[in-house]
Formats: sequence, C-alpha cells, structure tokens
Amino acid sequence: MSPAARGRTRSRARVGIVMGSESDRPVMEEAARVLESFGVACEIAVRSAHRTPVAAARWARSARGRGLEVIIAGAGGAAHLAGAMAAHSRLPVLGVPLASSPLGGFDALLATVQMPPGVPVGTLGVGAWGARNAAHLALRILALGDAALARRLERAAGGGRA
Ligand code: C2R
Repeated sequence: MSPAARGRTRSRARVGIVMGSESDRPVMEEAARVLESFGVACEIAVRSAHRTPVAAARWARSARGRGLEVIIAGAGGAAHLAGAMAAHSRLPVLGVPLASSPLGGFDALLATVQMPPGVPVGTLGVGAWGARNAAHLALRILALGDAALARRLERAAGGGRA
C-alpha cells in the first residue's frame, strides 16, 4: 500500500471527494494530495448523478453520518454532480468543473456554478487548479473549528495570514 493510501485509511475521513467517472480520477487525486499534505484524511468515490443517480444520492445522504465535514465534487461536461450533492446533503459542497468534453470545461463550469438560490455549490476553477484549490478551501473550512489545523495552515503560509 502506498504512503498516500495508508494516509487515507489511518484516520477518519473528514473530506469526501466524489467524481463523476473513473476518468476524472487523475485530476481529482490532486485534491487528495493537498489534503494529505496537511494530514487531513479523505474518502474518494466515483458516483454519477447521471449514470448512477441512486448511488450518488445515497453517498451524499450518508456523508455526514460517516463523519465527513466537506464534500468536493468534480465532474465534466453536463456536470450535475456537485449540485446533486448539495441537493442531498447540507454539508458544504465545493464543485470542481473538469475539462473532459470537447467544450474544454466551460460547459462544466457553467453547470456547476449557476445553482439556484438555496442549493449552494462553492465553485472552484476548471481542472487541476480547481481540484487543488477545492482542497485548500476545504482545509480553511475545517480550520474554523480545528486550531491545530489552523496553525499548520498558518505555518505553511509563512505566518503571513491572520
Ligand atoms: P466518461 O469518461 O466515463 O465517459 O465520463 C464525468 O465527470 C466525466 O468527466 C465523461 C465525463 O462525464 C462526467 N459525468 C458527469 C456526471 N457523471 C459523469 N458530469 C454527473 O453526475 O454530473
């Protein structure tokens, strides 16, 4: 088992990373790497609001009960996944639009960002930058209630952020 995989199983997962397809995994693993570099365990799942809607809903509805505190959802094309997570869970949902279709991620960006009021998805940038920033934003959310993590983030920023 790789050190990264060991990190994922060692402690309770606080962040759930879900993606619409196995083909999204290389990009979404970037989010996992950022979380793990700060010692935050995550759960990684493939579920699709289009292809496996019942399983996707079940994953979202049970997320809080499994101890997750933030959901990161990455999907490309007609990206419904992050919105579906927000529809089924009241955890904060961070959406990562992925550039997997011929439209280069602009389709996924619009689908993820333009949620109706009351069903929020905090939408990050397209692709790997978005995946990494989703993890950084998740860390900042978790740090609101976790002084040790807040100190780790502060140290990583060279003490430059209050
Ligand atoms: P395949 O590579 O499996 O054909 O998937 C996935 O996120 C992926 O980027 C192509 C793309 O379809 C996306 N997909 C969604 C959803 N499910 C799969 N956007 C969804 O639920 O929104």
